[in-house]
Amino acid sequence: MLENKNIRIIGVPSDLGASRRGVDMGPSALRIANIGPRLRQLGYKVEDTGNIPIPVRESISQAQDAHAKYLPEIAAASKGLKDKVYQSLKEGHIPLVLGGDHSLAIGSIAGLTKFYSEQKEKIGIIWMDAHGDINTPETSASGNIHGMPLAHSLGIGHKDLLAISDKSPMADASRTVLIGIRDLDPGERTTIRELGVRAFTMRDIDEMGMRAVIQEAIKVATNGTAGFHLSFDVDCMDPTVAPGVGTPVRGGTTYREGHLAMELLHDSGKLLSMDVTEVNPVLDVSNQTADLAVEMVLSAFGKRIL
Ligand SMILES: [Mn+2]
Repeated sequence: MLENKNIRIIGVPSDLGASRRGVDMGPSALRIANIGPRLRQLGYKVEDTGNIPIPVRESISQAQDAHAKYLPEIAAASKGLKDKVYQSLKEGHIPLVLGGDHSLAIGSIAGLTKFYSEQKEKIGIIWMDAHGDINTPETSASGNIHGMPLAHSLGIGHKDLLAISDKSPMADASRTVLIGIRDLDPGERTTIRELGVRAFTMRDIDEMGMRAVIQEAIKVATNGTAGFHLSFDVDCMDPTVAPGVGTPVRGGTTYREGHLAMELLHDSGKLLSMDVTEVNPVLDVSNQTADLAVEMVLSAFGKRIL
């Protein structure tokens, strides 16, 4: 159970970290799916602070670094988000960040790290995703920064993105968990092993069941920490239930596995902040993916069947 009943919503309407367009509309889609009012029905006080300003892709004229596209713009947005997340925690509100592509997690986790390192506490990270998001500009084939935020949270990557956080790594790899992965680049496999990130693939979920996976994940991410950040990429869900995501990969978590994961994470009482990323209305059908994402958020914040 979460004791804190104050949530602050922060939107990050960016698709600069991705090559497929449309996730910049994610925050609108989540609001249209009534994320704020539905959290209020659960008994939370919800403040929506609107969106972080993000430049429109077409307005950016300078040549891009092929290994880290839109890096200056993403770094600037990440700094803005870090400050908002930090401020939110300072004022006693749980930050709920709506994306936008997953590069936003750099700023989100940097803000959380700043707050908790001031309290002399560590944080854990639970990262639910079809992908590893643990590329660096050196290992990435696309140069899309949405494939790199976990690497930067764990202290490897481009110096300008690492510099966003006062503390690097932002969290220990030994207190970080990946869940739902099924599409990794060769360099990411090496990095996951070298850093020692606990990774639960879809095969692990099939074999162990979601309950055992989440119980283990909570153990890892709460060991010696104040709690964990949940970075939820909606593409961790199967495309049959979540077609409207930036990078769909078949073989993902089912509707009920998703809910169970969120229900168990809530029951831990250790959720410190949350990102909801990669909802892509362009690829969605009647906003069903945004609606699903809101359902998952509600379970993470304690909605129960009975
Ligand atoms: Mn992701």
